[in-house]
Amino acid sequence: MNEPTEVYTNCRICGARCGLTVTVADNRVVRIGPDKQNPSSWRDFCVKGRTAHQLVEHPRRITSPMRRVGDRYVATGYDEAWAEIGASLSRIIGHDSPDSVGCYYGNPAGYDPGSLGALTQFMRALGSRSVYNWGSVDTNAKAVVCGEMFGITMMPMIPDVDNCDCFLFIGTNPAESKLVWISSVPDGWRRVLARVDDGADLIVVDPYRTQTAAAATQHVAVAPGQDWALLLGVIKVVIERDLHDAEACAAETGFDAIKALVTRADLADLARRAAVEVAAIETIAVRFAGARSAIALTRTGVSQTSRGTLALWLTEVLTVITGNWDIRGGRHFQRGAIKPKLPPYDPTPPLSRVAGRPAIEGCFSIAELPAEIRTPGPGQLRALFIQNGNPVVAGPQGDQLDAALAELELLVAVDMVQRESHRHAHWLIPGTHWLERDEFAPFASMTTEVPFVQFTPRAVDPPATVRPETDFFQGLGAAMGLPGYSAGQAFSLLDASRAAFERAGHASWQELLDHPHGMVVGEREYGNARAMLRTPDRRINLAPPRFVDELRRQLDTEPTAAPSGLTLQLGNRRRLSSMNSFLNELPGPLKIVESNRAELNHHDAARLGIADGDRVRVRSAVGEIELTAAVTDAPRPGVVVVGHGWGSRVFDPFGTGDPDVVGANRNLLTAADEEDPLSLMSAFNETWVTVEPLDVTPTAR
Ligand SMILES: Nc1nc2c(c(=O)[nH]1)N[C@H]1C(S)=C(S)[C@@H](COP(=O)(O)OP(=O)(O)OC[C@H]3O[C@@H](n4cnc5c(=O)[nH]c(N)nc54)[C@H](O)[C@@H]3O)O[C@H]1N2
Ligand SMILES: Nc1nc2c(c(=O)[nH]1)N[C@H]1C(S)=C(S)[C@@H](COP(=O)(O)OP(=O)(O)OC[C@H]3O[C@@H](n4cnc5c(=O)[nH]c(N)nc54)[C@H](O)[C@@H]3O)O[C@H]1N2
Ligand code: SF4
Ligand SMILES: [Mo]
Repeated sequence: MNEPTEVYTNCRICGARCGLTVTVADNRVVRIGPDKQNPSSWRDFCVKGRTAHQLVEHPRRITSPMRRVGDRYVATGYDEAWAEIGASLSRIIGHDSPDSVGCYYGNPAGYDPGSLGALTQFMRALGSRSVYNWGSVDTNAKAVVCGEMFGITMMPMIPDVDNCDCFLFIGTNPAESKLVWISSVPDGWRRVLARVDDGADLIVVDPYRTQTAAAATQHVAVAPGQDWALLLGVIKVVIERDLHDAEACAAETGFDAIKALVTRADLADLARRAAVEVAAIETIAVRFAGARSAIALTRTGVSQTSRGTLALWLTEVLTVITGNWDIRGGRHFQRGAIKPKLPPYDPTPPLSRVAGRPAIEGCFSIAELPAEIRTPGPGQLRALFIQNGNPVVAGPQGDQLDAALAELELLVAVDMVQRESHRHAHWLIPGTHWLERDEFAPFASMTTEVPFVQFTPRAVDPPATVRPETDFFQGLGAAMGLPGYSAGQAFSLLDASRAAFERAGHASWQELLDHPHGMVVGEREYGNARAMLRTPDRRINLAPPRFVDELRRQLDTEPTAAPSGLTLQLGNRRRLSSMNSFLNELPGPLKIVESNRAELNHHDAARLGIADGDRVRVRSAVGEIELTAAVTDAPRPGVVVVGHGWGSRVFDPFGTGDPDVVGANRNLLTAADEEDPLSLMSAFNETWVTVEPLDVTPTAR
């Protein structure tokens, strides 16, 4: 064995981007530890980073392009893949239009700027608008709220935790998922706890008593999907008790409309809808508005509900009217290492072919894929690329999508292993891992607390038969003779990013390389957010008409009653050691397999005749799964919590081995049309279900 060497990089599994020291010998990772010299982030370092190389060394890793022949796969070279995939695509487009070729890209694409850029450039060159991504299960509500209020969909407002006196966390569990999601604060959770030790308030709104809630000064176990009512109540108390910042309100547009809304709403009615005490709402209002500085943070727990957009909007309204927008100790904006040029919000985006629904940030919703594949007519989706993603498991009612994918003329999976969504793939194209890529992503620095940049060299080389995703699309574009592609002439994102960084003038490229642990090239900024606004009057729009109308409609509507026989709502949670659907089968994270359980409150368990450890069936109107029950007092009564991302098979493309599978996929229980009409996001957290001991025959539906 050669002498081990150390490579300094950062982890790209989640937005914490922890600095890593990777010890390598003979092109193999020997050990991964935190890089304690990283000036921005390493303290969040967790088991996922420590075992990151297990995906690189996955026993079922795809190590060359593979073509489906019958029910087997045969390894081929890239030339064959380019020629055959290119010919199929040309034929499909020739019979119809470029829109008949689509793509879905998943969350890890956000950490792989080269391959995401290569895919989107390829789709543009084809002339196809059929682009799908994680937005409808993750970020759409945020994009719509920022678009309507700020005139720009990408507006990370970063929590300034060290200077904050009151935290209001709604639908987020940073103790396990970290303080990430478009904006990230390295080591944020521990720093929040330090503030709480110093007397800051931590108010957590969550139907589940998470680790975050357990550390709270006030935990409010809201009813699923009713955060909007709670938040409107808080705003009502703030305004009616004159606790708002009059100057901050007057600086923006629409405060009168907000006042009219709160006048119309009744506090007791809002509390009833949220299933919380009026006093709890009043306390939140008084503490939040009374604090010297306060942070309100709303995340996926809320965005994945049918009124999530309303709740995200009201969170921003609360922030602005209490004078906490873009201040020290509130949520602030920083421009990153490279001043971003972000496109303004498009109020008239392209509409989807079948349902006629808008694209959000250029992408259509996962829930629309089955109909787009199955409905005949011009533009019918006949070919699909799935890159860095697992939409059958990430999206609602995956069995419908799975059946539709089987009907495609061409399905190309670009991934490291063949998972559930790639089951019907005609081609498997190998992906590369960030441990195998030279990368520099200065644009991402805009989403972190301080502008941190690092050139991250590859720690190991990919297998000799694996080429980067960028090469794959370059070769495919060239084989098809697409505009902008010619053999051997690849666009290099690394070169372009390097040039943009040098133009920004913080440091030379050589200086960057001389800082292998990375550099922080600027301070925390306050007061620069306003310059980003792209609303017509360059003010924040506190009351976008679409939101106001929908809120009025909600106030006039009674909450939907439970369908007969389904008395529980299905919650969701993340665990520190898992990452969506893609690490669960690996030996490192596997140690906590027990996390894929149906967690019930003991009142519900007693009512349903279920004991801790029983095998149970969780059943909704559209599906059922089997799990082991865990009976605790963490979920509020009426909520059963099952984590997402489980039950995704990993196939054996080389032989006939059985697929590996861990746990069950709770998203099979959420119907494709359960969604938020404003953001088109799946309302995973409100699905009505029942839980039955397994020895009971299911009643007719
Ligand atoms: N009920 C419920 N559902 C949810 C959520 C929830 O909270 N509740 N969360 C939603 C959210 S926030 C998200 S982001 C989505 C995630 O949805 P997706 O991004 O579609 O799914 P992942 O499970 O992240 O799958 C990522 C895929 O990328 C592959 N991959 C990983 N690294 C690389 C790489 O470097 N190169 C290549 N080529 N491939 C790679 C993995 O093997 C895996 O197949 O799930 C959503 N679904
Ligand atoms: N360990 C780990 N870390 C991750 C990920 C992971 O899979 N594993 N995924 C990463 C990704 S892609 C993302 S997008 C982020 C997401 O980060 P977060 O948004 O913080 O995600 P969760 O930790 O799932 O927290 C969501 C919380 O919302 C609660 N909740 C459910 N329904 C409701 C509701 O109706 N109202 C309210 N108020 N709360 C509700 C749930 O009980 C849960 O505690 O995490 C990232 N970090
Ligand atoms: S997965 Fe763990 S080690 Fe990797 S960036 Fe996130 S918190 Fe850090
Ligand atoms: Mo996500």
